[in-house]
Formats: sequence, C-alpha cells, structure tokens
Amino acid sequence: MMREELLRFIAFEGSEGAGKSTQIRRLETRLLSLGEPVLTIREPGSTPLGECLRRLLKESSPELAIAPESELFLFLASRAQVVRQAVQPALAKNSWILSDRFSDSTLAYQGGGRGFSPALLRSLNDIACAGLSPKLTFVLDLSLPEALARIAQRKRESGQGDRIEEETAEFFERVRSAYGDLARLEPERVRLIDASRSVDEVAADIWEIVSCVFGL
Ligand code: Z5A
Repeated sequence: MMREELLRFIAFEGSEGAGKSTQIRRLETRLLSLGEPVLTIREPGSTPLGECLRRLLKESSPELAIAPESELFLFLASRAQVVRQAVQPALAKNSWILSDRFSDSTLAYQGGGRGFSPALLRSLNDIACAGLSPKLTFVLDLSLPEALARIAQRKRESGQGDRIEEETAEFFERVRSAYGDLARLEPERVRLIDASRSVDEVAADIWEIVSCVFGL
C-alpha cells in the first residue's frame, strides 16, 4: 500500500447540487497550471464497468426497483473497480487524484440515508478501497432548500433527473447530518465547507486548505 503522507488524493462530497463538480474543475485547472499531473474521477463511474453501474444506479424505473442492499453493493462494485483500474495506477505515478464522491458518500447515503450500520459500511469500504482513503475530503455543505433550488435550475437546463433525487426531504437531512458527524469524527481529513457562498469564495477556501495541507 502507498505511504499515507505521499497520497495526493482529494475527495469532494456533499449533497447533490452543492457544487462538487464546479469546484473540482477549479482545483484541477489550478493544479494543471502548476504543471501537476491530475486524474479526475467520479463515483460511481470513471471505468467502463463503473459507467454501466452508474447508468443503472441513476435510472428511475419501477421495473428495476433496486433494493437498498443491491444499491449498496453496486456502489461498492464501482468503487472497487475504479480503485484498482484508475486510482492505484495514478497514485503510483504520483499523480493527484480528485474524486467527485468516494467512500464517505456510502457512509452518508447508505449509512445516514438508508440506515446501514457505519461499522459494517467501513468494513465493506475497506475491501472496495483496498484500504485507501483520501488524504483530504471536502464536504460542501448546503441547506436542503438551497440544494433543491440548484438541482431544479439544472434540471430546467438539462432536462435530466435521477432515482436518488426522488428521495424524501428527511432522507437528505439524514445524509447532511451524517456528513456533519464525519467531519466531527475526523476533523483533520474531513473539512466542512460552507457551499452557500459564491463559486469564487468557495474555491478560495479550498485552495487555501489544499496549499496548506500539501505544502504548495
Ligand atoms: N451515491 C450514493 O448513494 N452512495 C455512494 O457511495 C455514491 C453515490 C458514490 C450520484 O449522483 C448519486 O449517487 C448521488 C449520491 C449517490 N445522489 N444524490 N442525491 P451524481 O454523481 O449524478 O450527482 P452528485 O454527485 O450528487 O452531484 P451533482 O448533482 O453533479 O452536483 P454537484 O457536482 O455537487 O454540483 P455542480 O454540478 O457543480 O453544481 C450544480 C449547479 O449549481 C450548477 O448549475 C452550478 O452551476 C451551480 N453552482 C455550483 N456552485 C455554485 C455556487 N457556489 N453558487 C451558485 N450556484 C452554484
């Protein structure tokens, strides 16, 4: 396994619409401008298998009727694949990894949201991740009404929605609260970022933390 202090592995977490993809693009551009090698991935996805699983997981179809247990294993399968096929090889070349969601999504959505035990999820995550954990995880924190407004706006623009988006407000409150618990449990690694501010303000916060943690 890779030595922890060499890992240039950053995950972005939070509710849908919190701005993860936007902030990853900002950070990626900044690192590339310094001549740094960067691999950006998303979960589920980023491998041929993972992208198939992503389509299944996002599809809102009564015929599929994905059970919570099946959902859990599909997310884990996508993670196991991307770790072995993309993340490990890139880290071995000392590349940065920027991940749009990673193992903490399972703790927040399948743990907080669906009620699976955190201890069980941590064991399963360990297998999927081959013991790998991001050095730094940003949780972009946004209230539910603000997140819903952003999602609605994007839906109007792209016409696309998905299965998990159809969950109840209580489900998303539990997810948000689970992210808060993670930040309290591992304050060095998991940083809660107020995502209600402008894109520039959030990006500035993230850059300050990245440059401090990685000595840039
Ligand atoms: N899931 C799970 O249950 N378990 C797991 O283990 C994993 C995932 C890995 C993946 O959905 C779903 O799978 C997700 C969790 C579950 N479901 N939910 N809910 P996804 O990958 O399709 O989507 P997402 O990860 O939830 O993110 P997203 O919808 O793509 O949103 P985002 O990346 O956080 O936000 P964005 O695309 O950067 O921005 C959204 C909009 O807001 C866009 O129009 C932006 O221009 C705008 N925006 C961004 N930042 C700002 C600021 N600061 N101000 C104003 N407007 C902004």
